[in-house]
Amino acid sequence: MEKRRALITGVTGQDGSFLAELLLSKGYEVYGMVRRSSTEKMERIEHLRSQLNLVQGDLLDQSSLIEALKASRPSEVYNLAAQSFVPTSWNQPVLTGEFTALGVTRMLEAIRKVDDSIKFYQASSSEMFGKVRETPQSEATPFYPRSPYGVAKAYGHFITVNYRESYGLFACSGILFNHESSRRGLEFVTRKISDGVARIKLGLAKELRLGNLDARRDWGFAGDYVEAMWLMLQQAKADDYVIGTGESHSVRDFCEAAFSHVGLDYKDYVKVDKSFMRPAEVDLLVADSSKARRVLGWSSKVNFRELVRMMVEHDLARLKK
Ligand code: NAP
Ligand code: F7E
Repeated sequence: MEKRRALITGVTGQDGSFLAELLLSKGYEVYGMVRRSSTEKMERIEHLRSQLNLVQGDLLDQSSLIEALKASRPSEVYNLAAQSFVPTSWNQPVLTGEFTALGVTRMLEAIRKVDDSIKFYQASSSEMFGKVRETPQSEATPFYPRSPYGVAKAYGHFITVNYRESYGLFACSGILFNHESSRRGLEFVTRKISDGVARIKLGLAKELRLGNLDARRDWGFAGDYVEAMWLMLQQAKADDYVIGTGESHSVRDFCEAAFSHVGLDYKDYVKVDKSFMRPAEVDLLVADSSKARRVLGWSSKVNFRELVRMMVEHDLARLKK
């Protein structure tokens, strides 16, 4: 039997690397789309390099997406590429819209032209709920995005739904709440904290400067979440799903857990720095993933304490080297 083929955009990112591992373990032939850069950013997929097929392409360039599809001939496309850092979206709102919003339409159009039987996964985000209209947030909760990133993701979500309804594409939107790992970028708050704790513990830093400690997020483990992406594309019918743990914790809770894991008190080291505050904040996110549990049989496996422990241990080991 011919191997199933998948194309992942954003394969060099946190989720791309976990998804590539998952699909390889399921016997897929995996293609990863990478954009040209003067320095390589392959750290997260270095261990998979010999098993992956890399194709060049950029969400800003329509013809490169068509060529990437022609070269990989996938049955499934996972669109994970985006400008994904919320603060940058205020500095680069137009570019964020180009990648994170219009990039989705470009890929959907490419699929329509090359092979409309390709199943499509769009990486949507809990940031679309923003100033939340209800708690917990489900597929039925209205969106109220609070950043140019959230606005762009709302566009990406609706264009995915629209192409499903207009052209009958098998297109799914996964509304994923925050998910983390030791592969998370160092600028995101969880990794900034685990890295900061490890530096302080090892005597490499004296303090950790953060913004809003009261923001609450529903944090899960990225390795669990890529399984949900795959499951969505294995269903008989394309649909949208909220994916999260159902638990929310504050940034302060994360600090408390991470510092206490190495026997320190966060209050002695964390300094609030206004420069990390956002022009508009998302105060509280917590997922209602009952549809995913019911239809996909998905649930998150790594709990909050375990996630914090994994991340801190990883950064301690990395920095000790
Ligand atoms: P990430 O680590 O920031 O990775 C983003 C990826 O997108 C990188 O591979 C990056 O490539 C690529 N990319 C950016 N602009 C591109 C362009 N113009 N053309 C092609 N590739 C481009 O993000 P992540 O945490 O893995 O998240 C994956 C996706 O899920 C993103 O769409 C994100 O917005 C969304 N999401 C994430 C979360 C979360 O908590 N992690 C939650 C909900 C939704 P380079 O290596 O070249 O920069
Ligand atoms: O911030 C607060 C900050 O940058 C979380 C992306 O993957 O998840 C991510 O977006 C919270 C915010 O993630 C600092 O104000 C305090 O309330 O880790 P973050 P995010 O903005 O929630 C969603 C679901 C995505 O889709 C995005 O792509 O932490 N916070 N102090 C801080 N945040 C940062 N980054 N740095 C601080 O010093």
